Amino acid sequence: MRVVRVESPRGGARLGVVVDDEVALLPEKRYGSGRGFIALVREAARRRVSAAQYLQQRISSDRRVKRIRYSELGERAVRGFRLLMPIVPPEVWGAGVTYLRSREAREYETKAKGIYDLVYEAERPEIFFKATPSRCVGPEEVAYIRSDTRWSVPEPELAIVLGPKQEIVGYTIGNDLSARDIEGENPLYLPQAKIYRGCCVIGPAIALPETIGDPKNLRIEMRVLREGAEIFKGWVNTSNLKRGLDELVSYLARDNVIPAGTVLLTGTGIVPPDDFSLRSGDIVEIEIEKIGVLRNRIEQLSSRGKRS
Ligand code: DO4
Ligand code: MG
Repeated sequence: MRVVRVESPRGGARLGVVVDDEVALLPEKRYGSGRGFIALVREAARRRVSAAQYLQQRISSDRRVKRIRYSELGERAVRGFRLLMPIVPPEVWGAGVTYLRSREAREYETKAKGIYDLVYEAERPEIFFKATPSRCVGPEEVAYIRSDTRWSVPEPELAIVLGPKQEIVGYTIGNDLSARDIEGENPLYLPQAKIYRGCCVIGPAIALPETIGDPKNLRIEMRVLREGAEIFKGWVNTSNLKRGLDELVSYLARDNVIPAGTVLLTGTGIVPPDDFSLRSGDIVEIEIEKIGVLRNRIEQLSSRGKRS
């Protein structure tokens, strides 16, 4: 079972439950808000059932539930329905250098040799602040690269949604857009390489833990299209992730204040060749099995923080 948030033609958003190609839209406005998924998780806990059980009951017993087709959303949006970020996370954090491929790429790009080798092997993982709601975009929206970069890449990552007790309540897809030239120049520039307007994409759906099964056995695939042609395609399986997901969450939550709905990106294992950089007009598609396809057009910001 997957959960999406959908804007309806008459305005207003609804939470939808996706089963096969059907989306059952819940009538409650509160579940359609940016944190509606968390309201639903809390309601399920109050009733002492899982979110999946609560949703199943809701969609099978309420006659006000409206049904649309999932294939009519996203890229093929018709009839005015539009996919939104499934949750508007109060905070997004990222884990870094969790795959061997990321370690190699970071060591290649950096002038501070050795630090990424160290963090890959260290007991404490790299965890960094990534985004606030105003810096996040959803499915089919424009995502950005900085104005002052010549080497930027998408980072396709399995993303964890955390509940009120920092428990894992769902999984989605994140794109941790990053400027490799800025990050490589000096590790202290990491916040500038990572955090800017439109730097983080979340969506298209939240898959519930029961649906995901083993989160360390999911295929992640990324495609980049330029002028209609595929210019990059790569894939990885989350079994290559060096860290446990609970391990990452426990380091994030330790001595910290983590609001419910926070999203943690678990790191990238797909890095395009070193001569590759995103350009305005590129389309990035990230697919994670059991979650869906996250698709965005890329634009480069102008130096005033607006798109060029
Ligand atoms: O310090 C670099 C961050 C690396 C990263 O974001 C990743 O491995 O996904
Ligand atoms: Mg990353």
